[in-house]
Amino acid sequence: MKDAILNLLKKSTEDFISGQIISEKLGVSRTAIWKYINILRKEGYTIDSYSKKGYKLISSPDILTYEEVKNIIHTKYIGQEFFYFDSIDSTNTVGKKLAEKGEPNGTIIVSEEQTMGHGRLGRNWVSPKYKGIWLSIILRPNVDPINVSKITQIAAAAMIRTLKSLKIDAFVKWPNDIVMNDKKICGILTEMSAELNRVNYVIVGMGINANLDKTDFNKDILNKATSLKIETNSSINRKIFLGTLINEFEKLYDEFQENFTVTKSIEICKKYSAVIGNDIKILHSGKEFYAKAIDIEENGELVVQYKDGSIEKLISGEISIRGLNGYI
Ligand code: BT5
Repeated sequence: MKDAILNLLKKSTEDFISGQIISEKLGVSRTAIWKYINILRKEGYTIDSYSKKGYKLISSPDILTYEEVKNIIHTKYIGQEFFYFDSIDSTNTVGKKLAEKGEPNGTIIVSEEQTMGHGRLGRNWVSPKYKGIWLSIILRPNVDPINVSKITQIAAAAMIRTLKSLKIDAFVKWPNDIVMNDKKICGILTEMSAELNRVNYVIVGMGINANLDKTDFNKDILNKATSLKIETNSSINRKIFLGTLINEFEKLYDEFQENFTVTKSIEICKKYSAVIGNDIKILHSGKEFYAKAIDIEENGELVVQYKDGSIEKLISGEISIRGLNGYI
């Protein structure tokens, strides 16, 4: 009912809408309407009310509820189920629980804050309240587990397209970072539950540092982490970013869902690669190797060439790469 009232208010932002009309349209008493209006106000909506005129929505809060992004989303299956939280441990962790309970392909989990957001290998992911976009998508691809790492490239390409739509230039640091000016603005974490040759479900988590300030990062990561707000000197509209990202993700995921290929996504990841052509340091299982990044394969593997001329194809998994003089 609360959402239905909000819908009516949103449809009539020019004029007041009377309690009588809301009551007739939704079949609720005027006392109940008053109660829901007050709940909406507590959530941050500014609503004017006068006994003779009724109600008028003045402004909406900067929150990422389905109600606030649904007008931007025009997808077939991604985001049709949408779980919103004010604060949870991690959208990936909650995503796994929901997937176990049977939530469908395309279900989205968004939280304003994560108290235990994580990256790969259990690393911490800084996720302060209302400042970033912390989301996960439940996917149920009918593929062999070997194909799942391709989904990270789909997410990276969808991020690049979303950033492009906002006229922001960013690059993909294979396999799971989006970077700007040599620092990380987004991280992707793809996790799965699978059997030998069957995937039960995949959770693709995306963390976007939209409006974080320098003070949000502790000094250990300040030299390699940044936000869109810091880099562009202006606040990002998180609702538009989230809605666009969901749309772009579905467009690119369609190809994978249909024939398990990611041609379009790889094309984008290559075009906006922060590593191809660079000398890099490969970090794997506590060891360091030096090579030159030369290409990204159709299946998402990074092709590197060692000093002795030998070529290797790296699967994302637990590998990290660094530039020779820093993070990129
Ligand atoms: C990642 O891991 O980059 C994947 C991050 C995925 C986060 C999303 S948020 C929604 C969903 N729910 C989750 O719990 N996770 C996903 P990795 O490549 O392992 O990088 C982690 C490293 O990045 C950390 O060890 C820090 O050095 C650094 N880091 C931590 N928080 C950061 C932030 N907000 N921005 C940039 N770098 C950060």
